[in-house]
Amino acid sequence: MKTVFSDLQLAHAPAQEISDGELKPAVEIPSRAEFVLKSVKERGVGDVIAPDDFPVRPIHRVHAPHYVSFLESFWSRWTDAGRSKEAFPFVWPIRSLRQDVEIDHIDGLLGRYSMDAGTPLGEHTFKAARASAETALTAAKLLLDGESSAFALCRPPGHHAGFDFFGGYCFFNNAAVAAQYLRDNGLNRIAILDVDYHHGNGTQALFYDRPDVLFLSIHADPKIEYPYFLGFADETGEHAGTGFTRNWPLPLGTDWDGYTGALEEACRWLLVYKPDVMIVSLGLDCFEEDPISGFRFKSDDYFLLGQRLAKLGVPTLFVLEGGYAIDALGTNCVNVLEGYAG
Ligand code: 6XA
Ligand code: ZN
Repeated sequence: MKTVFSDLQLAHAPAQEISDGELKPAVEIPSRAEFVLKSVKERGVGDVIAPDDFPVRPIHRVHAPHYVSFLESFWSRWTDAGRSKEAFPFVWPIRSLRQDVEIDHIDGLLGRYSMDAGTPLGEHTFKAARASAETALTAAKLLLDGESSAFALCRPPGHHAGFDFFGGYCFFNNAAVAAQYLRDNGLNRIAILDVDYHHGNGTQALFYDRPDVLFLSIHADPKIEYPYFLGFADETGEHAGTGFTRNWPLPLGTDWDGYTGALEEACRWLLVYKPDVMIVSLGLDCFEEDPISGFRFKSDDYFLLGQRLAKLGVPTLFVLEGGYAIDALGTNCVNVLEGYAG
């Protein structure tokens, strides 16, 4: 299986994040990708290739052009406002505030285009996020060219990012951009299986009213875990997309045995849907040692996950999402890929 990776993704290097009422060392950091890349090479997963350059159009197929421009111009607006360190939003146009005004100040724009204060932006965030999306696009192209699987070693991750907002360390929704690209290049049915510990709210929202992209997500119960406001079992799609979203929220402490019931149900949906390509939003934060998560996967369980997905017999694009137990991240990730490859 080929891996797609770009060094440009390392340029987004946040120092700190807001969590637990403090500024703490950021967890979504470049070494995540470096550890995964190291394991991919050491364990001989396959060739590692650089992404192709793409025009902005495939990103605009998923994200509002004004949102893309906001990210692109962010750093110059931030420094024009006299700031030099990384940025965090702190005010949002929620209930009772106006959504319809055009804001001029970068502080207002940060709130307009975000869902949380936990996602630092810096000088190179746009460059890295765009490279991450192009990594997913290049891996999608490998499938169009006849490969039966590919691994997009994406960073920053993507599944929380929506049509016009960032959050949860995500800026462009890499899996969604890949799914739309596959649709725009002749494939009819795409399934996205999100196995990150957190619900992929951005991906769900992007395809919620569409039957051509099935979204299945197994994750920690949003009643007690980020992103809190989406990812419940009664969200099953709307309009033409009714029945094409499924969520399995699971309790804290879930281990592999507690997970497999939901996974089997998701696999049944996949078999019925018969996608041309399955995209796996591959978060590795269900791992027992993950510093921000509460499931109890062991490293060997990731083999089993890969094996189970291979049994579906569907061309598969793996897109890296979260996972912060840095030392084990490469092992866990490659366990999935090896389990899949057999
Ligand atoms: C709150 C937690 C963000 C979750 C990021 C993640 N700062 N999403 O791993 O999948
Ligand atoms: Zn996650």
